[in-house]
Amino acid sequence: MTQHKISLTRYLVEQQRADGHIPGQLRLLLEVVARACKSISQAVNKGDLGGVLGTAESENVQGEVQKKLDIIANEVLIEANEWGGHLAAMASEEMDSIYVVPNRYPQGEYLLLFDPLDGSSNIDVNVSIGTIFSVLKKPEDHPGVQEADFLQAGAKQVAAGYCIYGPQTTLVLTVGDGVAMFTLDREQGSFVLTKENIQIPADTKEFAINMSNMRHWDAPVKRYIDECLAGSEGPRGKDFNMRWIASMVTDVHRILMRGGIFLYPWDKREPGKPGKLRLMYEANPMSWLVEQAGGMATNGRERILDIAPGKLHERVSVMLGSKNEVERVTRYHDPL
Ligand code: P6P
Repeated sequence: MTQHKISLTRYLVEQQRADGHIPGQLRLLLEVVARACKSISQAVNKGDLGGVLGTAESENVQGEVQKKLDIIANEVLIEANEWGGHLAAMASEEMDSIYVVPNRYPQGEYLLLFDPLDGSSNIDVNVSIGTIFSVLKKPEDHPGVQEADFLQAGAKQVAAGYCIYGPQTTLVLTVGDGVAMFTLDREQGSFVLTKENIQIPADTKEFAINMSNMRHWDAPVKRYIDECLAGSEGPRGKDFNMRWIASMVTDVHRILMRGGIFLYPWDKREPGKPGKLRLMYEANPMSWLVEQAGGMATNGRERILDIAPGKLHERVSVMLGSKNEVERVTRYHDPL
């Protein structure tokens, strides 16, 4: 019998039927985000042919020069999501403040946060990039919506995922019942379920970190990486491999597929900042996916999903992936 292709829509409907924790509005939201990711994938795939490579003449709130595709991806997500009636507001790495759904559209009960195109330094050299998204519920204790409504710990997410634009375009998603992966079938134009209940092996021999920052790391991270580099002759008694693609989506996807540990730790280049990566729309969604797949995610001292955000574009130190490795590097941070 031919294997029936299960579309994203069918998966979400059947999840809703099975355990009822995907309300209709959330299902609609996720389908709209998936459609937006399809449009971004098409723009990314055009590259030079679409005149979308290179930098725009602007900087984002992070002070980073924006790529044309950063802005295109941001606009695609805003335009796709603002009219549906499922959202109250959106927040993006590319926008200083929140985007409240205009009055001409009905307001919904969800808040959508995203990094529209993560890893954009890879765009112009044809290396995989992706969109990361996180969904929260708007607090119901007051009318309207404000930035403070977004400042919820990652444990409050109701959905999280990413879409990676690589050799395949794949959407990876959790709504709190495990992690599923959908591959874009370009002939049908739909995302088809290709993996579910993804599990990260608890052990690994592969670490991902930007080694050029070694001289800036805190002692616990330096100890952990030194031990990995010492290999079978060192205290770990096994050799390690290293990967660093400089696109969080692709490094995390590899870890979900075969295990590993990803680290972007605090370092002394900017001592006043807790880290480089953003908590709300990079670390939180990725940490929930990793935990839902049996992995672990900390900032070296506490569970990332427990961190109470103080501001929308807050940064955080990130160590996530295979549980036993994250436990080890976190233990090295314990006070002596
Ligand atoms: P570096 C991309 O800009 C990003 O936010 C993550 O996707 C990636 O893991 C990291 O920064 C790469 O940083 O300092 O190695 O270029």
